[in-house]
Amino acid sequence: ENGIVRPKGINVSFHLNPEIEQHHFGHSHPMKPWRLTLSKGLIISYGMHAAMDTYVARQATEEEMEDFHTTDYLDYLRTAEVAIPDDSEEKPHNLGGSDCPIFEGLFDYCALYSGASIDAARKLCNGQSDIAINWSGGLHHAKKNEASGFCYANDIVLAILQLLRQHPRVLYIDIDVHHGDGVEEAFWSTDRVLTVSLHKYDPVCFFPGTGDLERNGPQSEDNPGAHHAINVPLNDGIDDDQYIYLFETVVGRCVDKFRPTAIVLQCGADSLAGDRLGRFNVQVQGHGACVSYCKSLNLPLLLVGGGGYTPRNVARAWAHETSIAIGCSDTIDPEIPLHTPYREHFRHTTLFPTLEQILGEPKPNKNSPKKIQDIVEHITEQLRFVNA
Ligand code: TV1
Ligand code: CA
Ligand code: ZN
Repeated sequence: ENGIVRPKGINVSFHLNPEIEQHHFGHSHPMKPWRLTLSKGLIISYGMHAAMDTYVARQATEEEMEDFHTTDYLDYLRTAEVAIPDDSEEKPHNLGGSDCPIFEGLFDYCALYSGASIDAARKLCNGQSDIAINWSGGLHHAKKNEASGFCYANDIVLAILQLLRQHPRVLYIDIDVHHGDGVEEAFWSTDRVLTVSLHKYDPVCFFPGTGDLERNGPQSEDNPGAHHAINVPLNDGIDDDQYIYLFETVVGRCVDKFRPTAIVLQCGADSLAGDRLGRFNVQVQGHGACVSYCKSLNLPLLLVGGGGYTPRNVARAWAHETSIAIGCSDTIDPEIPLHTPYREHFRHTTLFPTLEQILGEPKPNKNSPKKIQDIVEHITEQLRFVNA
């Protein structure tokens, strides 16, 4: 009736919890859990929920979170009092500054989005799902003992640790505009996880400042993780053509050499044009092409969210990517349904606004063809050291 058919053969599970959306980082903070409400509203108005198994996430237990995080940090996270952000003094575990404020229900928020990613990973392990989705996860900066860049618990690391119980090799790919430093660091010393991040790179003025092309894991004789970190540092204004070419070329070569048995794709939507914190000219189509490519590899696939600071575009991207997962992206109407909740927030009523509609005037593209070729060459060279 609306183009949604439940596909035979491929199972998609959708992990969410409306409680997550009730948390607030503070009035002017760019991270708005409300973007999840907008995304889910759009996904449901298309009827896509009918083609997935939906699970309301439970809280991860402290024991599960201790798979990665220290007890000391988790205790502090649980008991930290709500405070007015103040960047001037030393903060235990980097909590309570402006990036990572302490807010009402902080621990529950962390345990819920972590629980959703852990459960999603378990669905892939036991074969109940082929693709599992948690748009509230993807919080890639969190470290084992501290918060960083709007991220408190690293649900991606927790999910990959679940996958590693069954899977010999996991490929992690990160298309958030920021470097996936927390995940990279967590698996720095193992050859069972290959991490790939595409990001805006500027060590001086773009967070977190790491992720240069040469950063490929500690290169010592006795470290199996050497060469198992791949970084794709980019400049402002990259467009769909360049981004898709890089993604498919780099990820294709990683898959050929590393032969992953499962894939985790962090779909941070701040790499989209017009993002409040981002710098790229990637469109909903280009962002979605990364999901299509991963799906085409026919491996268990975990899709998580991440950044995304212009909520209407986050919702467009994650709804489109949900449709790719379930296989109805070619049949749904690109015109946003009339009954979509908060439809007035979309301004343009298409899933695929043009760059001109998003930005007025596109950002100049600072990525030369030579830069793109140099990246591909360096990474191809790095991958000579990676074997399944
Ligand atoms: C409160 C109110 C906090 C307004 C933070 C942008 C704000 C930012 C705010 C902001 C902001 C950052 C830094 C500087 C490190 C700091 C979810 C020395 C208008 C995955 C995290 C970016 C991205 C952190 C997270 C960054 C993710 N940028 N307004 N803060 N200090 N922090 O630069 O990868 O998307 O910007
Ligand atoms: Ca990234
Ligand atoms: Zn980001």
